[in-house]
Amino acid sequence: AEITRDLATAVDAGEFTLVYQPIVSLDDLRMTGVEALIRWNHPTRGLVSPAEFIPLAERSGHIVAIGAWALREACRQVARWRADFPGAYDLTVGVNVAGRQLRSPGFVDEVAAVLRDTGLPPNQLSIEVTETAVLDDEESSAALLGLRALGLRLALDDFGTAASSLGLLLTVPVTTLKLDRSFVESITTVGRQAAVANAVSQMATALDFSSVAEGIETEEQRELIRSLGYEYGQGYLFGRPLPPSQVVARLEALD
Ligand code: G
Ligand code: G
Ligand code: MN
Ligand code: NA
Repeated sequence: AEITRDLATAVDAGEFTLVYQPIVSLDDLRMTGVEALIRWNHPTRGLVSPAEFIPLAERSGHIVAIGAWALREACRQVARWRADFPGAYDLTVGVNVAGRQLRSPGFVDEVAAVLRDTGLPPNQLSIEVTETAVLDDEESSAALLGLRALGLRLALDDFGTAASSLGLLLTVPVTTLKLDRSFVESITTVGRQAAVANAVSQMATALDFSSVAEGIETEEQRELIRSLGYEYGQGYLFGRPLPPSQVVARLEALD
């Protein structure tokens, strides 16, 4: 439709921006990373949510160019923050990558070029893929292995929601599990959410993966999630997705 057509020119027209949501260590609440999230300022529709346009971009193939822009911009920004703020020396940045983008020819080379051009150390970039984006095909496997060979982190996003099998954890070279926020939303000590969150955390520990819990909004959720062994947290309690100017205030407070 019309909106899909508009995606074709949006990168060059400068209509996309990135916001950054803090990721904190649950031990000391220090901000150790950010997740880059794209926003589209459409010339007539105004702000269009990624939940709306990312699926269209995937279907039409525009995601390859849009995702390449987001990756480069996020790495450029975090490399800059790293240079400008002593406390941001080891800040990591999570960048969401769609399945179609992951499988597109030259993706790993593009990531390598971005790291080279921006000077961001590879272990400070975390590529976030969902379970459904990682198909059991040669293109996906080759790309994921290529990314890990570059020294990046690889996070399974929205973990626990897709109809995928745990076998993925044996075949995909993951470094990080991001527990989907649906498990955190209504978590109580006695509920099923806590049981699943606990099992995921145990699995992450046993497999030597980092663990991040998403969607933490209250102190109670933070306490409970921390008691289950999660290392990192993300959610409105620690910060909303913020424009760069507001991230700077947080970076200044780091030491
Ligand atoms: O920021 P928000 O909660 O509105 O994001 C909605 C969805 O869009 C999330 O699932 C998020 O992962 C996805 N998303 C945000 N930015 C990007 C991006 O740069 N690339 C891809 N592929 N997905 C993104
Ligand atoms: O799918 P992904 O994990 O990339 O999506 C991140 C999305 O989750 C962003 O759109 C962000 O706005 C949203 N989000 C982040 N923290 C919270 C939270 O604490 N509560 C809710 N409801 N949404 C959140
Ligand atoms: Mn994500
Ligand atoms: Na998620």
